[in-house]
Amino acid sequence: MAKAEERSYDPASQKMINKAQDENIDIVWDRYDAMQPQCGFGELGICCKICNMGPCRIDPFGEGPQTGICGASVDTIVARNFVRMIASGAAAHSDHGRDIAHALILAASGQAHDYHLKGTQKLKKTAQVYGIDIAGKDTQSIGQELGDKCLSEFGQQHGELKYTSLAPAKRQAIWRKFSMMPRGIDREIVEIMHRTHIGVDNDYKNVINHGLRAALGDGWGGSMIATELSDILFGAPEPIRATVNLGVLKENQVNIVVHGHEPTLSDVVADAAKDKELLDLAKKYGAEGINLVGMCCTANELLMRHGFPSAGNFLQQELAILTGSVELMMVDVQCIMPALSSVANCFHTKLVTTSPKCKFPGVEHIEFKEEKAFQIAKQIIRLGVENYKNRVKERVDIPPEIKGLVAGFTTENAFRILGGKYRFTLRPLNDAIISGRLRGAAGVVGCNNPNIKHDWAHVAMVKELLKNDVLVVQTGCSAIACAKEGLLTPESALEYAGEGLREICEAVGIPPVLHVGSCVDNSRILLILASVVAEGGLGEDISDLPAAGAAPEWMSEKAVSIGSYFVGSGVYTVFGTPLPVLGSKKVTDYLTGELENIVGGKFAFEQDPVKAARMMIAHIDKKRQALKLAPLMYARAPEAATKA
Ligand code: SF4
Ligand code: MSK
Repeated sequence: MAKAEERSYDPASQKMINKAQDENIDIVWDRYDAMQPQCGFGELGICCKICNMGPCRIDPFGEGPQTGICGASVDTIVARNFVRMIASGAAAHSDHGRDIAHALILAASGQAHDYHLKGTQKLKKTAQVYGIDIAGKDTQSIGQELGDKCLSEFGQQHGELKYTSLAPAKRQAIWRKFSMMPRGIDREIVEIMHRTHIGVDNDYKNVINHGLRAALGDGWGGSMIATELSDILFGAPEPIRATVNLGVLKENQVNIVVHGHEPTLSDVVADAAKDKELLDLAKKYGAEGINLVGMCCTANELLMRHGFPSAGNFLQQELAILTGSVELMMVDVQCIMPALSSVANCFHTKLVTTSPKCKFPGVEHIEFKEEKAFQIAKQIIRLGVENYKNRVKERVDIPPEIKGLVAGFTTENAFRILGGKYRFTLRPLNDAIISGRLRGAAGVVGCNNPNIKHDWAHVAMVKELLKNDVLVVQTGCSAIACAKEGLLTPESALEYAGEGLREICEAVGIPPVLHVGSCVDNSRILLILASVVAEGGLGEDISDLPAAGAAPEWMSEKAVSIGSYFVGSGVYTVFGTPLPVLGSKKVTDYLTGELENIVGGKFAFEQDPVKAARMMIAHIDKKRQALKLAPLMYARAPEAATKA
């Protein structure tokens, strides 16, 4: 059995992994080990069960069948499987966006009294993007009109998604030229399913190009709507200090963990946890208070807007329960392991599902409704408070690890922070890159995966980038991983940043790693890139920028959609473990090579995070050269920079 130190880089997680072993409780790493060896056909993407003539599988050694029963080539099969991952990822993100648009409409029309449109500035800005005449209209009616317009983009059949108009003109022209401009969010996802049905599209390039179109409909559509409308509904984040890791759980308080993705319920739960009646009840049961903490991307939503602590990232969801200190874990959608119910059964922890889209057999379901949000939030917290009496004190084991961080960065506040109160601009950022003080920027995002040591790849990659004067922007579980290492504090620049990056962090007072939110908030990175282009001096398109992206520990289909919309937006994007496409040389070559000639971005696969960081740095340097930028002020060639 692998040692805890081999499974996770994080000491708090190691302690809980050991506890699971001691108590004979199966957790994700045990299930991963039991699954070995994993299916090679699946890994290569060469099995197909799209129709009932199959399942079919291609013999990777060239001795057995080389086509499916219908005659589909390995390239078709691999491409179809790949874009179906995009369809699912884009659907998940975009459905999240749809729910937020729906919540905005309910709030603006007075049907959901517990929500108020807090981000009025962004409301006006977004109304402009959607061509809404705001003259003489109040906040509520603008919000309602905007919500309706956004919602209509899901089923839109023709035209272009409004947010794509914020991409550089050159980028929009590329999308139009190659039929990649998303017409409607749902439409492109449905079309993936149609094209990949038996006997439809079997030109792998055509299949993949449409996959990118659907992914762009996610990044510049569904996800962007989720992010921007959340800012309108719940308020735009501002830099905020918080804490992270299992040590945020409290020994003498009722611990409530909110886990999943959507902020609609968790935002109200944040208020309900301060309710006097519930606090009094907690005291009655002998607890000193109610401690609300987040997990995964719900954590990021609460962290960004309220500074609530994050108990950890994807691979820590079972570990939080293993502390024996969690009274209640409420979940909404996405990245919630089905195993949670069996781990919760080993402790007093109550698991509560809240979304009609995500139920667990035998688990209490309290359905969330925007119209009664606060009431439902209180009902759920009350269950947690009442469960405090069932806590077995002898089984409580909270690791002491806890770190401070600064989160809450957005496209908008980046302008203000960098430009100052009187100069709302990204100019200092562009100038720093142009002058060579800063080498470039990188987005490091994505999940955890037991196929690589938990958190290690995120941390190792980000440290390598910082050392080489690359400013890092993060979201999702990746941000939490680096926060646990202390990289999301301004002070960390002194220890980890190269000289140029350190000077900038010191001058502006920002961390060298900027946390911009949850998975859907990767759309913030798209808008930051578009804004940097618009600021001038660094080319005419996102693909001209000295920038790169990575998902070193990815696991979800959402990560595939995110990677694809970054590539489709012109970004060189490195995945840790490869996409399941290696079974087709042509598809692999297309995604990691030829695609660059079309969209300016491409995928690369590299499991060694330091090597991957150096590939990103080599790409950044290549772009600097193409732009004829000044030599780096504090030139440091990453040892044996790998060719991008
Ligand atoms: Fe086999 Fe073709 Fe059916 Fe896929 S679509 S299962 S390759 S026959
Ligand atoms: S939660 S998609 S494990 S980042 Fe957004 Fe984390 Fe990946 Fe889920």
